[in-house]
Amino acid sequence: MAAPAITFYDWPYSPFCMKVRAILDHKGVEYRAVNPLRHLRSIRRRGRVGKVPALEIDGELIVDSTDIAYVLEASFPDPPLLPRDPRQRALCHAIEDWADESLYFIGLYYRWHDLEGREPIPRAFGKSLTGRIAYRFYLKRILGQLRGQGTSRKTPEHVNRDLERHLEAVGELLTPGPHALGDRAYLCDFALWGQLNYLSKTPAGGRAIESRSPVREYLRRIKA
Ligand SMILES: N[C@@H](CCC(=O)N[C@@H](CS)C(=O)NCC(=O)O)C(=O)O
Repeated sequence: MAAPAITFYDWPYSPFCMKVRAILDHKGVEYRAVNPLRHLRSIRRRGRVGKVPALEIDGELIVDSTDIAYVLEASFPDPPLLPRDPRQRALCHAIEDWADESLYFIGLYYRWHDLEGREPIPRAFGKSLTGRIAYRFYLKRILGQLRGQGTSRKTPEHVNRDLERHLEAVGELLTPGPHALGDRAYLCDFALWGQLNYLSKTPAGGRAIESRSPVREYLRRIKA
């Protein structure tokens, strides 16, 4: 049977796209990567959520990194993304969701709210009219999300305490390692990878991760 045709709407800077990209590579799936900036309207119309990542498999558009992971797992089961044991599976889900829904806002804060983090963002969007409009649009939207969710209403010291507690927890999750649930990399590891890799590229997050060797080494391992 022919392999399904896969188009990945991949914004290289998104932690959720990093997660999906790592899963595709881990499973050895071939795909065509497309910059989503020019397709935002159609991604919103077809996927309704209007966020990236989005993945088209044989003409069907799947949105949300978790749904994408489950669809890929069904089509390409080897190597598996989910543990067989039900308790391990539950833990995998809890860690994945914590990375996606909690750790994400710490990275977002240090990239978009923190002025040192925000400084290089316009370059990522480029100088074209579309790029400049998209930057202004997302800056407003993301600062609004950070306020609504609550992270940017905290003092910088408070967010820093959150960051340190999160990294401490990741370090403990990786003990004894080498992955969060033991020998194999599962979906939770790819979620952690996306968020930690994103965070590590922010000035403050990079410094915090650099000083924690288990987290630093884990990122190097998954990247390899
Ligand atoms: N839960 C979603 C989150 C995706 C997400 O928040 N993507 C961001 C980029 S990192 C986005 O598209 N934001 C644009 C928006 O909120 O309109 C997933 O797992 O895919």
